[in-house]
Amino acid sequence: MSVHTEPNRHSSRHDREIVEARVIVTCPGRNFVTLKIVTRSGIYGLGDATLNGRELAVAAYLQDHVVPNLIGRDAGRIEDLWQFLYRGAYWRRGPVTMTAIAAVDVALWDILGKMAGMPLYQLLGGRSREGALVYAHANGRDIAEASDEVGMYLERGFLAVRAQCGVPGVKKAYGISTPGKPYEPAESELPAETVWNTPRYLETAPRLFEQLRADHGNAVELLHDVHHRLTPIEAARLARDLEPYRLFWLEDATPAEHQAAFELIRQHSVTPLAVGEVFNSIWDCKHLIERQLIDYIRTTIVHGGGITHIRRLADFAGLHQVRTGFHGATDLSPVTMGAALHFDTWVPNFGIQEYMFHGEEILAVFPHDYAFRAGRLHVGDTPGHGVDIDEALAAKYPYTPKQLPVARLEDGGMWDW
Ligand code: KDG
Ligand code: MG
Repeated sequence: MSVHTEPNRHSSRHDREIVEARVIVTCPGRNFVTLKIVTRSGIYGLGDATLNGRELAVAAYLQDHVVPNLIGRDAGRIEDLWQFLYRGAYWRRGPVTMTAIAAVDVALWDILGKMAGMPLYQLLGGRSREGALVYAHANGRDIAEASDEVGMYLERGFLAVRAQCGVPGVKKAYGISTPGKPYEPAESELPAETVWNTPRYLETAPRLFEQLRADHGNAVELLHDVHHRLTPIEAARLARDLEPYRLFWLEDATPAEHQAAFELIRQHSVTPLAVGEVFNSIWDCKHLIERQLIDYIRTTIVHGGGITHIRRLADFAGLHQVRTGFHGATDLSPVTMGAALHFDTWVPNFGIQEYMFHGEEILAVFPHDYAFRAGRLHVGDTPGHGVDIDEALAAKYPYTPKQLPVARLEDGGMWDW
């Protein structure tokens, strides 16, 4: 990738003054919102501000309420700006606010790295590992197809794979791609309505993992996402039924607004649990972590207030032997992937990183220096987080409204998607 700035080791308050902040919305196959903060020195930083299906809410929050507060401020005062945007809004937390704060925070860390001439992982405290273990997504309309996909990822060098398969009697189960296309849930302008069947799913999921172990042995790490579909007692039953197949984790087994609900799952099973891609703050998982009700925390940089807040969350998790397992679906832009990988390279209590690949058009809009080798993603040594944006190319892809699906039960009642 082209390095767009010369490191400036002697930046002054004058050099660091924020002179411009632009919100860039682009849709190279899917929508992304990016914040670009420019300093008087010409050095700029990028932060991802994408909230799937609610992109323009964050863009407006940034444009109308955050950008006017940035101009003239010192880009080096990362902590103070974080506190200003969090406490100063009066209305704390929530996905829109915390995604907007994250975009500013990541852009400022990017600027700091460029000014110091250092990659982000170095600013955080340096390398703890050579590369970040990642998991890919295998899915299939049935068990056999999902197993073939797992095999394909193993051939490509993956050491960990998430597996989802179709559920008999369920027309569009979570995680299953339209044939010939990579999986992308936000497919239509208004939410697609899907119908869910818990008993059929509870029969199918253990059979999937029984087959995967039979076909691929025990060396591969296997993961599964329930995507909030079960009640706590149903989740406990599934976690128990999956024990023989030794999952790396079972994700979002039940909605976690009520954190104590996970106590029931823990009472019945030793299957490791992951949760938190929809969380925005340490307060969303305080009980889950303190009571050791989970093993992996999935809240990542873009939806959790940026590096400044996620670093606190990860330290708190580390005290309770909970490891990180950052969300990394395609709706998180390469800017988040770059920042997350630097974090993963440093964080002592790293577990795993989700890696759902972006298409070629997206990668062309966001030149980056991370690369996959032998089951792990490796960051480069470009100063900052190592991800840029080609604004001219981004401008060729106008925003296209797309929302996530919803789920109903067979009687028409709303369920969790
Ligand atoms: O925007 C929602 C997606 O990121 C989510 O459905 C993907 O659950 C997901 C995962 O684990 O990647
Ligand atoms: Mg998930």
